[in-house]
Amino acid sequence: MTTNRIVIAALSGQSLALSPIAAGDVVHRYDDGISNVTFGPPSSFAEFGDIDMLWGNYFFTEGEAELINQVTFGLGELSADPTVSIWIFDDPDNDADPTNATPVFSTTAIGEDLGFDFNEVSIDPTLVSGGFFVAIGHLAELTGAPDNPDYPSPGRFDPDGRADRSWFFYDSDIPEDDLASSGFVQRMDGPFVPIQGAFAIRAIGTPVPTPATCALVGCGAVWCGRRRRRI
Ligand SMILES: [Ca+2]
Ligand SMILES: [Ca+2]
Repeated sequence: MTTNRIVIAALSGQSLALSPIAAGDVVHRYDDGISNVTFGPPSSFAEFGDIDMLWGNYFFTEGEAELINQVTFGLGELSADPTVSIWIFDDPDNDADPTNATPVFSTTAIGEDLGFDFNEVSIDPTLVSGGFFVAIGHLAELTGAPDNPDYPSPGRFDPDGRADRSWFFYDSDIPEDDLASSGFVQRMDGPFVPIQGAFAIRAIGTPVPTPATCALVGCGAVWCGRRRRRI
């Protein structure tokens, strides 16, 4: 599914002009376009104050590697500051568990709850291989009176999507360099998840050879040129 709405104003030099999906590009997704459930931290977390959230989907590249060039995502209710962060992690052991994955790209943008429509961000082509994790971060600011604490529910997901590829994290400050050390980590089919599902987060990538393949077939210059753009 595509949308012609451009609703993200990126804050760090990312292009507002979205490229159409090119022939051969891969659209990674688990949602079916109807992501009608949102969630945020439980009010029982109020004693910790504002809570950083990070939620995302774990995908596998088609072939050895891909250059990810666009991320799209649905959102629910946001905090007074609607800034979201967009993260791509590459997982070194490709085991469908992102807690040891390495951040390889991040940027920030202004997010919006568009219902079933998607916020869209074009990014610098970012190389990933095998398993990778695409995540959205947001500060859930505590609202409501002290005796009636509440948080916004920025995470949007599809209860019909597979739940074993979606993960979320809570902490006072998400440790992106070491997700395993987050204060709270759950897969969306975990015991603390009342409604399972798949996050409305998609990634679009272009399959490319890996450096190992390039060493054999002589495309290393192409790969190295692309790689430099993500650093
Ligand atoms: Ca990987
Ligand atoms: Ca892993």
